[in-house]
Order: sequence, then C-alpha cells, then structure tokens
Amino acid sequence: MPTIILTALVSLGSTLPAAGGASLPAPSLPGSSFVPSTAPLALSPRVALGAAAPGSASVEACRATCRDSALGPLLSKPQPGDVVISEFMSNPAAVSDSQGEWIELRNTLPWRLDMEGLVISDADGDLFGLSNGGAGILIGPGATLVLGNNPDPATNGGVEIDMAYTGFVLANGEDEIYVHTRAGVLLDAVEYSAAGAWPLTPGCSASLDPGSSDPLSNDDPGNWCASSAPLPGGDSGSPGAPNAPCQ
Ligand SMILES: [Ca+2]
Ligand SMILES: [Ca+2]
Ligand SMILES: [Ca+2]
Repeated sequence: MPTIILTALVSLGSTLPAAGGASLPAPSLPGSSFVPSTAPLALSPRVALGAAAPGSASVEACRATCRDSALGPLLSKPQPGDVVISEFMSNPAAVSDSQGEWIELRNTLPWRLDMEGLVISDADGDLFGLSNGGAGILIGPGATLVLGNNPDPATNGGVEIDMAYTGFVLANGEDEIYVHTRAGVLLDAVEYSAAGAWPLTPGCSASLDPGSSDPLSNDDPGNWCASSAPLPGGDSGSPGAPNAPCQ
C-alpha cells in the first residue's frame, strides 16, 4: 500500500489569485520548498486503487496527458473541471479547529486522476502541496481525497483522513480554498463567508449538492448545505463518502 506524505511549503513566493480568476500567476514553488510535515500515512483503499474506466471509449476519451504506467493508462493530470472542492469542515465543534478541520476534493472524471503536485492555497498566504514522492496520488473515478489538519480519528472527530497537512487554516467566518497546479492553473476555488448565506454551522461541514459538482456551480452558496451525516465524534459530515442532496 502506498504511503503518502503531505507537505507544507516553508516559503511563500506566489502571487495569490484574484477572486473568480480563471488562472493564477505561476507560483514560485521550487521542489526544494516542499518538506515533509507529517508521518507517512497509509492511503485508504478507496483512494489507492480507483477502478479503471471501462472500455475503449474511455481510452479514446482519455486526454493526451494520460500516461501509460504500471498502474494503467487511464490516468491523467488534473485540468480545470477535473477536481471539485466538494465539502469542508471549517468549524468543528466536537474537537478544536486545530484538530478537526478538513477538505474533501472530488475527481469528476470517469477515470483515475493523479492529484500529486496540486497546491491548496488561500488569499492570505496559507499554502500546502500534495506530494507522494513522485509515485502519484491516484483518485478513482468519482472518488474523493480527504485532506485534514489531523490524521488521527481518535482526536479529529472520527474523520478518516487520506492526507494530513499543515500550514492551512479554514477560518470560521470567511476564507478561501484555491486548488491549483504548481504551474499556476486554477482548477477550482471556493470563497465562503458568513455574510454570503454559506452554511457555516458549527459542528457541521459545508456539503456541496451532488448535482452541482463542478467548479462554477460550487461558487454559489445556494448549492451548499450543512451536512447532517453523523460523524463518530458527534459532528456532522461525509468525508470520503457521497454528499447527500441539499434539497
Ligand atoms: Ca476554523
Ligand atoms: Ca469553484
Ligand atoms: Ca462527502
């Protein structure tokens, strides 16, 4: 089973994105800036081995960026629209914020996606990168990657985290989540605020309606709702699992 180390950037050299921008200036993210921030984590099976997209039709649909490897040809590097921020816990109640914040990213493609190399940032300098030493972070079709600031379910509210991060805080009132490549291509952004009708209920994750799983639809707070799915620690959310419809 592959192990994952999520790394944090020590230096911040990037120009951060304008709201709603289609792309980002190329951030200064030299590989040497990435340093391991947590002990290696075992990748959960649902993430490690996404089913290959079936049939030759999917092969034909596979983009030029798909690569042939021992893990199969149906694997591509993310492009805009391929990755959607589908859920986030900005204000856990069962545990402290420093122990229980998390972000769920979903692969919207019908084939596996390699999320290694993606960068998560916000508008005021929080930043971390996804690294697995070049081995890839393979997310199955429609599957999710759950990123959290504490990988231990015993102390994070009972959340199964796929990868842990440091250096990123989800403010309780207003914050941003930008997902982009190291080359500066913005894949998805969510900018939430307490004043914007966002479902920022303490102890409940904000959950994207499954019918709105695209980077434009998730800009609209009306397509989000407070999760009511129970977590073992007492809060609500569906990290790593499908989101319930909002209506
Ligand atoms: Ca918070
Ligand atoms: Ca978006
Ligand atoms: Ca979910």
